[in-house]
Amino acid sequence: MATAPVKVFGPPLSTAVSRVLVCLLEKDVPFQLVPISMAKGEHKKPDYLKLQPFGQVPAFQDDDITLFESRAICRYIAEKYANKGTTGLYGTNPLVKASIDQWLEAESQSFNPPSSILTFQLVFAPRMKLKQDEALIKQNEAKLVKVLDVYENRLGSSRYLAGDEFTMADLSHLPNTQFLVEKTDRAELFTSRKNVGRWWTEISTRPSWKKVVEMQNV
Ligand SMILES: N[C@@H](CCC(=O)N[C@@H](CS)C(=O)NCC(=O)O)C(=O)O
Repeated sequence: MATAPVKVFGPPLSTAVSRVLVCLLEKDVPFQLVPISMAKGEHKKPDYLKLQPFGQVPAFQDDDITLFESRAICRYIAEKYANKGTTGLYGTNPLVKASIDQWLEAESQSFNPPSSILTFQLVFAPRMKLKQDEALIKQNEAKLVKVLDVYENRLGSSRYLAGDEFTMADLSHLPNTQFLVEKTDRAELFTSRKNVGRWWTEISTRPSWKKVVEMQNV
């Protein structure tokens, strides 16, 4: 009997949703996207809160398992479908896994805070007709510069963040970087750095990510 595809709840334009979508595409796992209108506040409705108690997107369902937190969902997908699609996405031995986890943590703890604030301030605030906070932008741009200096150094001696292969650590950087490079005037933060620029070109031109960007643009 054919199994039902996994379900992802939320719009592809959300950075956290797009992280899960690119992971599913890398792993060649069929999925159903369930639209949740954030404009209509559907992510705060009681039925949705049963799936995601913090009222955020994405939520994820595989059979009777429901998950939230995009990076945890990605880890689950990579482990459950270890032999499908890009098999090295979450490593095949403990040492490689630890290196991937290390850079995934760097993404969530060091890269994401300033880059998600910049994405919101520079991309979404103008679309939502909200006033931009110049001091916050300046402060977070300075934080991001420091993080990218570390990345520049790392990517000078390693093709990808966790080693020679594209992994979840690289994948997790796609959503915010896409907005900053393509939708703001801050692309040079990435492209002017030789190694970060080379890395960004490599990871952002993968078919999986190009497909997610297509889904964001419909
Ligand atoms: N750490 C969460 C973050 C989820 C998140 O912040 N989602 C945003 C959209 S990208 C959201 O739902 N915002 C609406 C809200 O917080 O009310 C994850 O990675 O899943």
